[in-house]
Amino acid sequence: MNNVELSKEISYALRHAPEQYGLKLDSDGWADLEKLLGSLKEDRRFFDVTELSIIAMIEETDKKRHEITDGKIRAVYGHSIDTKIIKEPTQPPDLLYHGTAHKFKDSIWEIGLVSKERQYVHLSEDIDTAIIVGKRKDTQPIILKINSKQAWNDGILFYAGTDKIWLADSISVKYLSLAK
Ligand code: HQG
Repeated sequence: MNNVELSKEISYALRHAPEQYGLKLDSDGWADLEKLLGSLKEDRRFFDVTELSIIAMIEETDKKRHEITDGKIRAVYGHSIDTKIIKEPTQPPDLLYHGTAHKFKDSIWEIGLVSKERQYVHLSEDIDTAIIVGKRKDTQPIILKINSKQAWNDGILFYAGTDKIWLADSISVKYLSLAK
């Protein structure tokens, strides 16, 4: 089974369209794993998918996009569904980064970082991760530095995603500077 295809399909189901897969997410984003397996098996690309193949996919994929526990599975970040997934506020590292396309620069300097279609703004723990994220949108992305220490001290909430990705509701311009 192709890990990239499986990962993308599961991300789509758990981040954007659970109802298409007969799933209902709880407030932390968890869905019933058996139900997801049942829906995936209807697609001939995934006819032989099992819990073990999903666990292997998560382990073998560079980013830790999904988690499994006690018969449940969730996407760790990236959601766009209407009902907001509840995240626990967590103190971030002093600096975070955000890689994005040049064409968004003016708007970002005007209103700060906003979450657009997703539920949260996604921030990177290091510059290299931000470059990879930004390159999805621009061959020469701009990399923004977020003064997350100051923002946290001012009461802005951050939420842990993976070891590389942090989330926030929005980040105002005063915490942003150009990293690169
Ligand atoms: C931009 C992938 C104009 C923002 C990645 C970004 C990430 C603004 C875009 C995760 C803006 C939203 C999320 C403003 C923000 N004006 N543009 N005021 N504020 N933007 O895809 O962070 O591989 O929703 O810069 O690696 O690019 O799918 O967010 O370019 O971790 O697991 O609005 O998705 O992970 O785009 O990526 P996205 P993102 P996966």
